[in-house]
Amino acid sequence: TKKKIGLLVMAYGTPRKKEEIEPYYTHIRRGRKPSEEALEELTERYEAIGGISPLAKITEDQAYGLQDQLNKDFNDIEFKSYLGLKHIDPFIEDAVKQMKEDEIEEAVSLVLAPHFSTYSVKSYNGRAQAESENISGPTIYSIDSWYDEPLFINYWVKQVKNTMEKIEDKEKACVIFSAHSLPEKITQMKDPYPQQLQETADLIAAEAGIKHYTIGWQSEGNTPDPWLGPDVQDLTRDLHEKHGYTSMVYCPVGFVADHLEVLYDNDFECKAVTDELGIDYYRPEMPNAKPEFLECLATVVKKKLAENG
Ligand code: FEC
Repeated sequence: TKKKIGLLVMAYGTPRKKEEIEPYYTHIRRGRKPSEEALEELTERYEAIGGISPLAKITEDQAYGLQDQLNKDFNDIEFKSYLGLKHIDPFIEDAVKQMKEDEIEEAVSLVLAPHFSTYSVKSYNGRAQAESENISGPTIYSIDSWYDEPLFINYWVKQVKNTMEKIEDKEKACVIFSAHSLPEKITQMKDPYPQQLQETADLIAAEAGIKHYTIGWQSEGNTPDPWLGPDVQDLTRDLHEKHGYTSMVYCPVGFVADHLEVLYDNDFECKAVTDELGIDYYRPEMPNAKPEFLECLATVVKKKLAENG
């Protein structure tokens, strides 16, 4: 019989229907219910992107597409994906329990976010490991980051090049590579997150031959503490003012799917700024469950397996 390996595919999660917005938001806020006003504001953002986020379906397609890709690549192993979400069911802990029930002894965990941060990837992998210890579950080999995986870089190189072809005055075009902002205090903790985003940007720009580019942060939370900046909207104004760029290309490389933070924060909020400045807005396509991205994820998992014999 074939050896069985679990794939614990972890992602942020999203409400699947309107009634789930409140419990989801409460979970993000670590159990504190949002005010009526805040809830209304979030609901309106979901309405602006069509009522609900396409993220739930995309995450599933990524998880099961990865499983199918690996099963095609290996004859002697059977891979089985388990979806574990951060802020809605099935939670990370549910997935670990299910693996144990299915008698999975070894698993690889992968977060559907390329860059490592104590606030993001570390908390996903920490929850998975803690649950497994609690229930004497499977041994989990956790992937910390994959922002420099050549197939990931290639994906964006191709996207950026395609986009640049549509721009006539390339001298006046600037690419903004962005990720989700995090509280600024991560820099005191020597968190590698900002450096990893910079490296992603440098690698993509070098290969795609991009002259003008920079990194920025987006989607910062609604809390009193300072967040990593510059925010992509402020950055858009500054870059236009200082350099007179007439085309802005937004590459939210810290995310891997079409969801609220891209469809609203980029396509609506950044677009509003470029409209106001009278300049052109471009946002290349997200990886979603495109075959070349599933191949990228499969390669990342294979490398982890090779490390662990
Ligand atoms: O439903 C969707 O389509 C969008 C889902 C979604 C993704 C996502 C990714 C990341 N977040 C990260 C950190 C934070 C921190 C806070 C925070 C708040 C929110 C809220 C919503 C939300 N996030 Fe999120 N995030 C998504 C959705 N996020 C909704 C609450 C309303 C708001 O503040 O806008 C602040 C928490 C607090 O209040 O204390 C911090 C990070 C990522 C990227 C990595 C990952 O995917 O895990 C980091 C997708």
